[in-house]
Amino acid sequence: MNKNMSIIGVPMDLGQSRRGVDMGPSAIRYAGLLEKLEGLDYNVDDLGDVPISRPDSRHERQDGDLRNLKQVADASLKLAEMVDQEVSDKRFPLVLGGDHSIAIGSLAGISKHYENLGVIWYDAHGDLNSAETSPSGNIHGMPLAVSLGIGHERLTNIHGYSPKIKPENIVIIGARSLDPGEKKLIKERGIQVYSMHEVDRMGMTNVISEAIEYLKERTDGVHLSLDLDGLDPDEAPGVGTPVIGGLSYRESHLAMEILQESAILTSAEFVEVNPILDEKNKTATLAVGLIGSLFGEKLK
Ligand code: 6HN
Ligand code: MN
Ligand code: MN
Ligand code: MN
Repeated sequence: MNKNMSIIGVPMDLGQSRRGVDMGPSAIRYAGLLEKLEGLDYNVDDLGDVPISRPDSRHERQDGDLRNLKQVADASLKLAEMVDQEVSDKRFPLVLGGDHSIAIGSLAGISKHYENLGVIWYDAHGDLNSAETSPSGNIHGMPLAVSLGIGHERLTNIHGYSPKIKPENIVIIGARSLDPGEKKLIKERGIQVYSMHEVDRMGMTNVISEAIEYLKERTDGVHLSLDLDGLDPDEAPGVGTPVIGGLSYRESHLAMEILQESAILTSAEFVEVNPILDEKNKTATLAVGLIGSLFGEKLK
């Protein structure tokens, strides 16, 4: 894996309705991220945080309206430009959230550099909604759809092109809360989903190995977008939309370790850490542990 890494924080909470997830990047840094990566011999450049503009007042949803659309779009473009620069400079971008709407900007910046960018979406949710299908109006439930070119043009066209990814280059792992419109899209577009059912039946070793083989054949780069709510709320209590019955601590470390061995990843992001909802920074500490496994920390 690329030993030159750039960290970019995105203190964004405007893609959803619970305060505190904007403090995620600080909590992850505080939990020892830099020390962990430097201990694994990475040359780490922490670029700090993307500036986020504040809305005048908390924006309430109106008919078909997306909450904080302008602010999310502005931040996404800034993030896209930063990530784009790091990929151009041959550095591995590691993006810290912030709510999952930040994936719109990450993918916009990264995908320019690949013909067929693969995406592993590790999440309890599909994040495949649009204004028409969303139960909440929250943009953090939409980034994967936006990246497929589905949704508000201000979001789909970020960084001047659309779509960012192809449906056949996506693998979702850990899903257990999909809205009706998301299920329909998954069927129509043939998106690969390993829901909790498949994880239970096949085991994580088979799930992640199959996902890696599938992506290896068809992609020229792979982005990992890991939403901490993919894990069980017992392991990751500090998230805004917890869903019972999630991936375990060991399953998740195993997935990271096998991804490390495969060396297919070209970028990654860890999102939805909310220290206000957390228990003694447990979720941020978990994120740093998973990042350690992803980047080569061994048990022996
Ligand atoms: N996340 N499907 C729900 C919605 O409002 O669209 C929940 C989305 C959660 C998004 O956790 O990144
Ligand atoms: Mn460029
Ligand atoms: Mn998500
Ligand atoms: Mn989620």
